[in-house]
Amino acid sequence: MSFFNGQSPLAYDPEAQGLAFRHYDPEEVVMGKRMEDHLRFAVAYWHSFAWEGGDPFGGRTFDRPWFDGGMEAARMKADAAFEMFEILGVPFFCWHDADIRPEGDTFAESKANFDAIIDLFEEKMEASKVRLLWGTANMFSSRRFMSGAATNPDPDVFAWSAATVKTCLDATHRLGGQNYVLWGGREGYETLLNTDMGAELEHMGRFLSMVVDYKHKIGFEGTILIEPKPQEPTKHQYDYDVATVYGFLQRFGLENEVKVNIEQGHAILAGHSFEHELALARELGVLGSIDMNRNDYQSGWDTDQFPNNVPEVALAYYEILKAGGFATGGTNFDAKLRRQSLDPEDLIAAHAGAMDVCARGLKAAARMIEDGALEEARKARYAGWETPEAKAMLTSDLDTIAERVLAEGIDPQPRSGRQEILENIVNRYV
Ligand code: XUL
Ligand code: CO
Repeated sequence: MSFFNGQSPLAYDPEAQGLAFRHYDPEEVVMGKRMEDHLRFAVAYWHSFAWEGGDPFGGRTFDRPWFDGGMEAARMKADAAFEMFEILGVPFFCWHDADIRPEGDTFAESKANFDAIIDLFEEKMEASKVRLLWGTANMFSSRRFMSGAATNPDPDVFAWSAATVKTCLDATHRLGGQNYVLWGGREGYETLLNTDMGAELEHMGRFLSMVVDYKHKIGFEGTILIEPKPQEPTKHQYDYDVATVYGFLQRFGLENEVKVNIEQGHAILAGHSFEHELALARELGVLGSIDMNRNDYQSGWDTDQFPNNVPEVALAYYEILKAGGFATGGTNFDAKLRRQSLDPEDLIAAHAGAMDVCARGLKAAARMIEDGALEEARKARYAGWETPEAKAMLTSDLDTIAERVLAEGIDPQPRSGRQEILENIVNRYV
């Protein structure tokens, strides 16, 4: 049975009228690398196959044959997912445990369901070229996690969470996953009135240290990633943004072990641009992977929409290319359809369009890097730091510098930041 009505794999055809890629040609070489290897696209299992189309005012709008079922339905869902991976030709996918298996009555039952689906994935992955970008545990939907997972005041929830991450990390390892993600949607608080912040941060640090230890114990060679987000669902989340996560990693001595998975919409919620978060992560050496999904700028809510703004996407890939591109990371579409987009075809079109937008962004970013106009201008702005006097200041002290200011009569002359000129340069490429 075909959920996608026998749709054949999409071709790269710039002139096509129907479903096709007009800009994404996986084989096209950009800056010495195939586009597929640059972008490393991944489909998110949860939004595409588990999400039901609800919003705060109404429930399910989608009608998928696998909703409401047990293991048989989970297998049908997997068939549809792998069918879509083939149609799109995506190299990767991502899952949470809760997306792929029905929940059982006990931990053991849920684990048995999960392991059976992982067996099925293993078979399906052998027969297809799709690989696992990352696995993760959903430790935020069940009411069990309403007060957090690793930061829950109840130690039994900490234990349950540790067992859950162990199970998911084992499965990610088994499937050859490139990364393992931790997004702490409920690692934070609603009110300080009932929260021991010191204890919660300590528990979260110990938890993450145990995850890293376990990764080494089983020989998992992928990257452990934290996904920052400032709030939603929790009022205040501890993994607020890249800077906050870095401080946390340093505190627990994990800054060389863990990197970040940066989501565009989360960056915006934190009051940053996507490129700010990417550039900061690059400078700190923790840029891991991205979730390429935007928010609605008017609603102020994490709407998880597919990307459709080429200039924004171009600036993001610019920062990624400057970092030397992805290592184990990739471009995950943590994006869902709008709830009126009911048809299987909508799901294909959403991904194909997003892949085209990313391809255009990547190509624009590569041209900006290759032409070097932006980097030349940036370099020129800091050229003063190339002089021996300027360099010497960085290993000097305040009184020596003060003496030099007086002796040489230093008198700084303001220079234009040339922002509009630089924006005009970007506009030539996007
Ligand atoms: C939630 C979010 C998650 C993570 C994985 O905002 O982004 O889907 O990407 O748990
Ligand atoms: Co995400």
